[in-house]
Amino acid sequence: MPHLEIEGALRGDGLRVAIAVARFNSFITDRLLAGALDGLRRHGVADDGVTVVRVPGAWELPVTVKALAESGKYDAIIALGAVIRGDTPHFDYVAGEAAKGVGQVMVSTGVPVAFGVLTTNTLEQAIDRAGAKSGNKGFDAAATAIEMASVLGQLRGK
Ligand code: INI
Repeated sequence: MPHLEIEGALRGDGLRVAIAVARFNSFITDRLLAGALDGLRRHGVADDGVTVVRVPGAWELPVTVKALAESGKYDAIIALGAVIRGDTPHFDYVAGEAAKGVGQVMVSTGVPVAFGVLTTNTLEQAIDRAGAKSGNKGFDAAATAIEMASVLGQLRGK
């Protein structure tokens, strides 16, 4: 007997996706949002299947993602933000809580949440990951959201 193998399809038609995006460092997060919207559209997600929620900063992402997940309206969620170390002692708290909180929401609700929050030492590193040298992590997060909606849908027999 061949083994059973399950993998996600990168087909977004019919999916409902929410994007929670932080306004802090909007120079970067606007580009992550553009990348995510491009990624969703190019994988077949309809424009009217997408909801964008803007919040002040990455700190506010977990509670927002939780509300979106618990609404039952979305097949997948994308969290976008940019936490840049610079000189701020805030960095470790904000970056740590965003990652931990968003991860907890995904596990506790079962709704896939793609983590498109950049945590970098410098603005240049963030720019590289928001549409320059290292691609666009918003686009990557969109593909991950679609893939995981497909994987979990299959595991749940849908
Ligand atoms: N929020 C970010 O999204 N990125 C950061 O780099 C950042 N820094 O460095 O402070 C940041 N802080 C704001 C935070 O997310 C909250 O919005 C704020 O503390 C109000 O709750």
